[in-house]
Amino acid sequence: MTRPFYVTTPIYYVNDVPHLGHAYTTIVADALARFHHMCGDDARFLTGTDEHGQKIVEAADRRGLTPQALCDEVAPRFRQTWLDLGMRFDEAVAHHGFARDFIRTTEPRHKAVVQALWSRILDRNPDDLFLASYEGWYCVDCETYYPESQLAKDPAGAWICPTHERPVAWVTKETSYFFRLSAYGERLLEHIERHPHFIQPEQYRNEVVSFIRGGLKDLSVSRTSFRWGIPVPEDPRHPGEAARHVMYVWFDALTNYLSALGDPFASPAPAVERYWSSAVHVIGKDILRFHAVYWPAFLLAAGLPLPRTILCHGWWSIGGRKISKSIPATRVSPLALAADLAGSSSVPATGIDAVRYFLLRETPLGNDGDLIYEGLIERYNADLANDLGNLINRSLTMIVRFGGGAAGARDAALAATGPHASLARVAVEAARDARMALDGFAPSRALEAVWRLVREANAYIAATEPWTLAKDPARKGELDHVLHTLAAALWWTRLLVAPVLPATAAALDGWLGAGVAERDARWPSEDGFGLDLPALRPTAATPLFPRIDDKRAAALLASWLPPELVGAGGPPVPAGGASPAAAPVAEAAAAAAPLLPTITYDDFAKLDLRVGVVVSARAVPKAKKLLELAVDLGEERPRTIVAGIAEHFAPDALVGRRVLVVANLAPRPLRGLTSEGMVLAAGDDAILALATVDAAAPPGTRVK
Ligand code: ME8
Repeated sequence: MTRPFYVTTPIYYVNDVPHLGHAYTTIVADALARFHHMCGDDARFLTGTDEHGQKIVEAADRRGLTPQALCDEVAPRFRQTWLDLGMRFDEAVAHHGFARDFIRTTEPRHKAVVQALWSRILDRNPDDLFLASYEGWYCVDCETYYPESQLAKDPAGAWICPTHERPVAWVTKETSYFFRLSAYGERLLEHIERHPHFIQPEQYRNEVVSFIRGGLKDLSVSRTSFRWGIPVPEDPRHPGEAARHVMYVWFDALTNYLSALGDPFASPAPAVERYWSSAVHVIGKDILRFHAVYWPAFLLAAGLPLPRTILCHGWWSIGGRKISKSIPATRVSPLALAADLAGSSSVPATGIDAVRYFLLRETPLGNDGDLIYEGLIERYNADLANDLGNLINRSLTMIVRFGGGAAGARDAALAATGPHASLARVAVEAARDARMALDGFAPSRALEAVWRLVREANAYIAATEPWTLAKDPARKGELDHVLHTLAAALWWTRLLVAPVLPATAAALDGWLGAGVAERDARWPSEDGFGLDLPALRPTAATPLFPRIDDKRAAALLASWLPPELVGAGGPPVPAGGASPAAAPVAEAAAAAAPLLPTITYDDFAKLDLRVGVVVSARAVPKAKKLLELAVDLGEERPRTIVAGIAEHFAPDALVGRRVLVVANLAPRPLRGLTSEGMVLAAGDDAILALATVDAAAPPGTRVK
């Protein structure tokens, strides 16, 4: 019986369109599923969309849509993106050889299981779900309450969410159902202790352990302030009460991992029994607590087994700036980036492979990654165009030219000598190391190992010089062996790159004439190098990863506007408002913030707005967001103004700039300084542009 391997991605909120960050998680999960399938495991892949909750209600309101209409519009875009990235759903088994599912939390199959889970928790221990009231700071982006100890303050003194860096809202006392999370700390710690693979990599395990040791608070798990959620089942203890509540979106969302397998309480529950305990949840570090604390606690309360592993990765940023809805240049579309990279490739889908390769190779899983466009082009040229592309081209050209359409013939005696033996040794090590790395969730190490084979095979061509052998009929046997060994190296390369570079593997299949369907390709067995070649009918390759020369690199870099140029003195925005950050930027889901209540002119007149000129600017020690500005307002001495703009502007770029200042704001102590006013800027959590005047009005000029 094959081993099950069930891998999941987070289900993504439909208030955003898919960007490179979402693509990263999904590609990691996809590569793991492909790898396990190739190893003969019974793989299963799940992704989907998270469609309930306050955040979706607000996003729908902003667009003037019903929540359902918003979900129906955005969910297919996620599905289509994964399809465009090579992940089929409907015909998955026929194509990939293993099942892939896409779940939406508005589907009846999901809702029924969420309600069953709730009821089971209540049945097992009524104390675990109880009514109480709560008030506190809420971040709608996280869909979670925060104690003040976990919040930060912005320069204006407002509490902000540590993950989204946006103001949190005070939710006044509301009665809701609570889950008795506080009762599960010890059992969670025990599970983590006994299962070292439960939270990976190690750094995240430690983070969760200290969070639990800090004491768990009971968790509010229902809402009465809106209706867009799964109804709480009738509660015999409080007749009529449950009807007022919908479930907290995280209770609902986390359950997708089970509901996609069917009802865990049904008997029999074949898919649950088969796959559940092999589950690996791939997630970003922003949602670690929900997966490593809340979710296992709900499962324990329901008497269900826990998933095998929570695999947590870091955050991708672009040019040092976090991918954020409000900085359009960071919201790179994986598909547009792939199309740009593919350029004139004979196989456009290899642009997607290039993106997959970069994301998985560049940063060890678990660490944060920064996409620097110059680095992307460098890696593309070195690893894909040069190492891999050349190997494929040169080998196939020589096999076709010197082998007359056949893939040579192995000479067992020769195979044990010199460069032939060392290539075989490196190949075997590459297959073994890559397998171990992928088994241990380290795709970047796996790719490093595979590239040792690719480079060794290139060195083999240089060492054996097939073109010299071809000139000497007496060395025909040696030539045949070299061609056979090159075919063997290509075949293994095709197999070892397949989890990460599926389009490349498919192209190689075609050129080698291997006739092996994707679903049938298996990870090589380590003693098989040179012995496991299927019948081949090689043909010459066409360019797969065309080199990006300096001219094209310059054009790409210009179109991929680096985020540091957006706003702060960057190129002007062309008339019509289109951002100069063209491809590969996803269209922004531009959502204007709702207007504040109307004020009178007298209210406005209380503001004393002045033109100021920045005289000096410097970073505030130990406050990565803050700059200390000296701003000339035409007074005796410049004002000190502490502004939360350090992540958007280099201090030097500000000196000499005209800014607008709220000059009569009460002075505020901040980080040992006193801020004597506020600089105006346009933007949301991420400030894109400082407000200014369009002529050289002298410092101190009143703005009305
Ligand atoms: O949190 N770098 O959905 P979400 C790396 N619906 N990964 C990133 C990223 C970045 N810059 N940006 C996003 C939710 N991600 C919930 C999940 S699961 C039961 C419910 C990835 O749409 C990363 O995996 O906000 C992160 O955890 C996820 O997208 C958040 O997606």
